[in-house]
Amino acid sequence: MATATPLPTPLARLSQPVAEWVESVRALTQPADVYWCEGTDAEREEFTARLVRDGELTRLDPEQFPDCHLYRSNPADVARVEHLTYICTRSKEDAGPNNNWMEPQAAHAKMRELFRGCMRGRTLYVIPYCMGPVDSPLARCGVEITDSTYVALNMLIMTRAGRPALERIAREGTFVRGLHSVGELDPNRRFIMHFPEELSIESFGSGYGGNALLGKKCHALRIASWQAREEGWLAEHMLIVGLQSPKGETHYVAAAFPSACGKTNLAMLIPPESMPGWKVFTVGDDIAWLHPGADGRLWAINPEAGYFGVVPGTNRETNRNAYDMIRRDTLFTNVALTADNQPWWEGLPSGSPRIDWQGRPFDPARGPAAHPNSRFTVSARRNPSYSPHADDPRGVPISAIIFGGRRREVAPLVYEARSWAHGVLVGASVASETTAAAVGQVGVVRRDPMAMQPFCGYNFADYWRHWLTVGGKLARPPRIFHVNWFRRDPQGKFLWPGFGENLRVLAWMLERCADKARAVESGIGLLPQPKDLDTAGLDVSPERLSALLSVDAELWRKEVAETRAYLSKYGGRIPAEMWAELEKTAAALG
Ligand code: SAT
Ligand code: MN
Repeated sequence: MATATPLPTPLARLSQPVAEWVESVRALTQPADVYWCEGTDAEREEFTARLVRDGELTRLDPEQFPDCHLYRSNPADVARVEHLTYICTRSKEDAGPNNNWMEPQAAHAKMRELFRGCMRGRTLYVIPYCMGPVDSPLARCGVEITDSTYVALNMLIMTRAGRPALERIAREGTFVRGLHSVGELDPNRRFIMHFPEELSIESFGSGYGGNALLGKKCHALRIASWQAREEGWLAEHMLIVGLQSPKGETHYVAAAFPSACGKTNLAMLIPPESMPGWKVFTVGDDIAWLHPGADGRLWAINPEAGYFGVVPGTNRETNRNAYDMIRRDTLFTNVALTADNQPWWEGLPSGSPRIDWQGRPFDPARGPAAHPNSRFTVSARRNPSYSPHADDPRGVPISAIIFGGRRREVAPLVYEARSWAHGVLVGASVASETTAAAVGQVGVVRRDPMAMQPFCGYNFADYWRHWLTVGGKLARPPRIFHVNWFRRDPQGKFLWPGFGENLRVLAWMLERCADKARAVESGIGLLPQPKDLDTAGLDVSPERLSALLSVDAELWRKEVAETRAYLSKYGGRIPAEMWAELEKTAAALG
């Protein structure tokens, strides 16, 4: 006798703690209805269709950009708002001088008033998600509640969302609670609050990426960095890339750069023609969770399932993989349009903008056609260089960690730290010119330790101590390097071609990891000499190469003084090993 397939348990009944939390939020926010996300393709299509119907999404030219859409945000809501982002811990010192702090009860009270009745007439979406492969012990789960269909759609692309995540939550019982409402998008009623002690996030008043897609910076960095310290791992603002040499050996490196400094480009790098036989595999382009393994190595997963990348500058020359990837199934935010309804942005060699990112006829007098922080949201599986190990529940073993910033001067093209402890100091000393990824002035140098200044969910001094502790657990720690692709000559011209040519620097690092390449001691660490880099077929004069690899002792003495002053802000919490490494560098510079 045939038996009917049992209907799946309704999502609302899978996990009691999630259901209770959703009910309490429903009572507070008063939505017209509640929708639980299954995470299917059909659901994603339905959300897209709904946004098109409501006039929030514009369908792009279906011939050239099939299944691609344009979303225009509120013009006052185009970037992260670091000045409105808070870490709410019981003790202010736990948040540290690197964070805005608010007392948790006061923050909850403030947010409760903003959330009260804020979803009237809207749908409340419940999005269970897993950061990392759902079957990975290194992954962690969360649930985002939002009243924005655009945010829900982005979350479905950026995370492993839906039923399997909720089933895992039901088994494990713990999850990060993320409550989000766009509110009235009023910059004066906008807060992004984090409660690491409660594993919860409350975000109000913005629909933009890092403010609103709570799985990303809020969970996978700020909350996860706290969770990682308690559990003995690291949550970092790093890409993860696999590099296969012509001999067929693959090594994985993790690299931390501030927002909009080329992480996506490096993660998807195309080897130059003059380096035949190299292959590149992307594991992640923005966030890495790094766990010490039983074998004494550091193992990494990318918690995300999609890319939320900067659009301007993307073209066939700079990042062919990304350029090809975003030609279908892509959600564009704040780009311009051509007369034939194709997306357009600064850096494209052809086409011209007719409508700017705000939907107005393009007028160059009003600034760029695409917003400098315009973004693409796309599934990582669309990436031609997607690594099969991106879904490996064990993650990938990391051979090298790279820190970098955007510096016109001071930092050479590459140098290697003397040891793990020195590497922690090198990471802690990173400074970089600000970009359009956050609201505020662009191009000013600021300290951005480990590229985590906007993302570390606790006191940096405690974070560096944790880095030292994790290093102590590794029998085979990755080597640590610092790079600067952005050094310029006195006329302001970039000295290094960057993009695919960066593989030459990565190849030297891998040789260092295999104890095969040479390096010379300098005050700041170990440097290659020009002849140690493979420059075959590269159009960079020997003088330029020496300039790229030079260390100006005078400038570096100033840099050390600035680092000392910066670290002093953290007072007695700074680990003694870091001061010792700084003094070693100071002494070597004379
Ligand atoms: O914060 S976002 O995720 O929106 C982009 C970034 O700053 O890296
Ligand atoms: Mn980022």
